[in-house]
Amino acid sequence: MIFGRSERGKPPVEPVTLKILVAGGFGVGKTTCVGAVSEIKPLRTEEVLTEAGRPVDDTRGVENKHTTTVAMDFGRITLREDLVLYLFGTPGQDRFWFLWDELSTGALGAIVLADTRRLEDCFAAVDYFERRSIPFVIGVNCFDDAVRYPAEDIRQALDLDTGTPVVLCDARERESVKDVLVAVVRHAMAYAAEQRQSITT
Ligand SMILES: Nc1nc2c(ncn2[C@@H]2O[C@H](COP(=O)(O)OP(=O)(O)O)[C@@H](O)[C@H]2O)c(=O)[nH]1
Ligand SMILES: [Mg+2]
Repeated sequence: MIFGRSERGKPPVEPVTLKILVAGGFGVGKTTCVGAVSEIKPLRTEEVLTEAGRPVDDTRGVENKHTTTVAMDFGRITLREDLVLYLFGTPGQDRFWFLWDELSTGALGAIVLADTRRLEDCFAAVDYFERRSIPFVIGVNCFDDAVRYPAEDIRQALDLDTGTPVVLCDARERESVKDVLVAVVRHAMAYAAEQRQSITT
């Protein structure tokens, strides 16, 4: 026995591990989404919103929110026996942008969560991933009191490439978030295949 592995019989499956980022504006549901799918207790770094942060933290529409993620959310989900995703929720506020470059290193793709009541809050994240050619999907977190728009309208409003998937979801529901994750993995795989194609031809 070396490192607990049996020397006879089937070797254990070494899962492929992929890193996925979860981005989007403040209060859009990033922490909720990582928590909904994670098999491990999500590591959160929440901080009580301070009086000092009030002029810079835009809490309009999220007045009930008293904590904010300062560093990141971290979670894990096994999509298949041989495919494990590590999720990293990016910090929501502009003043934590400097952490993004570190987080995005080696990422397969990203979910940009959007709230149709404050769609402009996700512009920065969309811009960030487009500039760095990191494949992403838009997860429209359908809050109960938000108007439902067709995915195509949201694509137009965000001026997305036709290939960028827009998936409606509920960040509180495990199965719903899983669908978004599957969409990111598929989209990133297709993107990687396309890149290989353009190199060899
Ligand atoms: N109604 C509803 N509330 C949600 C949903 N997702 C998140 N919330 C709530 O919205 C607030 C902000 O979510 P949070 O995950 O902390 O946002 P973050 O700043 O992006 O991490 C929390 O109070 C959540 O419980 C959703 O899909 N529907
Ligand atoms: Mg959060």
